[in-house]
Amino acid sequence: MNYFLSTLLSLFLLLTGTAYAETKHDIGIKKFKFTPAEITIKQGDTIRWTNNEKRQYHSVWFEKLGDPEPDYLFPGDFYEKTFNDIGDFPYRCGPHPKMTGLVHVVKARQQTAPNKKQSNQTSTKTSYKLLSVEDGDTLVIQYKGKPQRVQLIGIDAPEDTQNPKLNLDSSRKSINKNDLLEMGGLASEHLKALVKPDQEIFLKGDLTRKDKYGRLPAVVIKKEGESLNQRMVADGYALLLTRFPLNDTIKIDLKEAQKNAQENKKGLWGSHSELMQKWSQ
Ligand SMILES: [Cu+2]
Repeated sequence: MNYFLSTLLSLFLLLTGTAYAETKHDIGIKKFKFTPAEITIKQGDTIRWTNNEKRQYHSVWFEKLGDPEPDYLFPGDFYEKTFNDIGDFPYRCGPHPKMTGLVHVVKARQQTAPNKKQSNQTSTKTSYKLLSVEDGDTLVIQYKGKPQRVQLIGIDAPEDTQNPKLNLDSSRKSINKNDLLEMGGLASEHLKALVKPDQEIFLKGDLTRKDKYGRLPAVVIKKEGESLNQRMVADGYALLLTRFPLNDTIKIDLKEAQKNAQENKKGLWGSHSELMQKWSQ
């Protein structure tokens, strides 16, 4: 299947894939506890865990599902997971095995009119004007009369400026900051080549929630139907953020795109292959 068709297909699945009324539930993480520690939700519901500690990091690890240990959630970070299967799902914090929680997932009644109750997923009807490309995974758009930063959801491009995320990436992945900056610069250049200021773009995602940096996380789609999130990964300038809560279809597509980019030495996988290996681990 060509790239275009697969993008369109993903969008179609994204729009039609949810047959259940999806509800979001919040679980807080504070004082080394998940609150509530036990929760009952319906099939198809999503839970968001937010780290409300002042300085302690934690993780949300469904170890028994065979998931790999996820990245740590630093204060203000969140993790989301959608539960499509019925059952009991225990989880724990990676660094603190005594911190545990349990999710009961019960059967959802299928809706009679699936489209009546829309989730927060936006349609792609409204277009926005691109103001600038900030870096390899961040854009600034004109949104409700103001400039708004948009984060390409589910992907991560290397930083191209000195900032706390650069320091974090550098120490966690043992990659020299200058190397990361160089890769970040190339990623930004690539995104700048893909979209130009004044171009109209569309957003897909839950536009009611901004991240802790005030950015709007979304899938950004060009007029021709191409998703920039996927394109950046497919071209080898960004990685799939595995811990990020994403529609399964998009996640599978991104995973596939990344595998392809790696195998075919696209973008940074070609120019900085060893560093990309390190960074992707
Ligand atoms: Cu913990």
